[in-house]
Amino acid sequence: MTNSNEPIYVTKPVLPPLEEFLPYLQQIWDSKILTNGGPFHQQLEQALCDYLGVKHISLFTNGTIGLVTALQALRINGEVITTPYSFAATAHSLLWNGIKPVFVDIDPDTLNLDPARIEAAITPSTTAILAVHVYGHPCDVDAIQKIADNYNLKVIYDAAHAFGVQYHSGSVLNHGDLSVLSFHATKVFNTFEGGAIVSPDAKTKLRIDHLKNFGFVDEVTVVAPGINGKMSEFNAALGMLQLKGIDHALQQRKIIDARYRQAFAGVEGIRCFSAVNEDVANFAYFPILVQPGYMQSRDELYHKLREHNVIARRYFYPLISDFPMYRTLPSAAHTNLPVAKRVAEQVICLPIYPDLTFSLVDFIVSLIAR
Ligand code: T4K
Repeated sequence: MTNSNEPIYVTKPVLPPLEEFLPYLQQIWDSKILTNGGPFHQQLEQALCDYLGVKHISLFTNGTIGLVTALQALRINGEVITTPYSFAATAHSLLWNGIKPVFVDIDPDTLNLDPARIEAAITPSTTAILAVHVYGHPCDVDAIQKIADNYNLKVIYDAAHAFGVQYHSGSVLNHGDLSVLSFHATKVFNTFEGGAIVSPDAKTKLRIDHLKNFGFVDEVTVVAPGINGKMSEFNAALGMLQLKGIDHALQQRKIIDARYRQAFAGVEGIRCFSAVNEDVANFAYFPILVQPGYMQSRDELYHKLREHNVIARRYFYPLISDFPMYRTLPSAAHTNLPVAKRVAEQVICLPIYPDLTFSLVDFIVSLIAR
């Protein structure tokens, strides 16, 4: 067993052949329309609605501004129930809106917000639930919606990982009041930087479109203190081209996921997570938990992988609730979040991307499954 010659990162962005992008760039150069809802922006919104099976999409400059804007669009304030087990952007979007995050523990099987623990965290100040489909695995959307209906709460899904994921024979993005996608370089579908909000109705989309354009309705009317969240024509044009390769990319991910899963089947102390339904998952990440019974600690394995040029990542360690701006909140106490704490100390996300070769997968497996 030797080192890989090149670092093997947790992900590698899919890019189309450059020459296929040049005609798109030529159109932008010819039209001189670079941003502010140009033709590629409009095309990509429609193409994504069709591909994802959703009604209304507003493109954004990135997923984080999408989250901040989604909270504004629904006029969320006070306290919001959320998960500590996510990327920083999830809770940061609350702070950017002056909202207090209330952390609730995760389900040990899905690693998503545990619906059974939500009710106990609701107070008269609670206005919404901000849940995350972590690694693209759907939340228990029915249970969350039931609680939201009972307590008159809004539900926003951080669907940064959930591009193309289906649930209950439709897009998972159709659940809750709004869903927010990320098209960052590291995501299943990338536009370099980018994101989107999925809305259920045209009125909400219109409000979101105003909010991402400084609040402008027309040249002289500003209805809200909006932000600049617009996706540029460059990113939107790239998105149109990326969509052509997405089915192939998802298929490749599925094959790699299966190879890892099979290889780890008998390895004591290594836990994998299965998609709820393989046909409608996106295999965005390949998390393993390094549990008691494994021959090394999680961090020993993580460093060993690095020594062999395998740059796996500990998503999501540390927990958001352990960051300095959150850790003094009562809900950030470790006694309140035992499952999330344990999982954050056990998780490693292994490299997975469409052109990861079987020989590299087998090399990574050989480092872990020995
Ligand atoms: N909500 C959730 C649940 C999220 O996971 C995220 C983002 C968001 C919201 C916010 O969405 P955006 O505002 O980003 O649209 C990365 C990403 O930067 C971040 O988008 C992502 N989640 C998070 C899970 O991962 P880092 O700090 O780990 O990225 P970085 O630069 O270390 O990249 C990881 C590896 O990917 C590198 O080792 C190599 C490879 N890579 C990365 C980039 C940027 C490339 O090969 N090319 C690249 O251009 O956060």
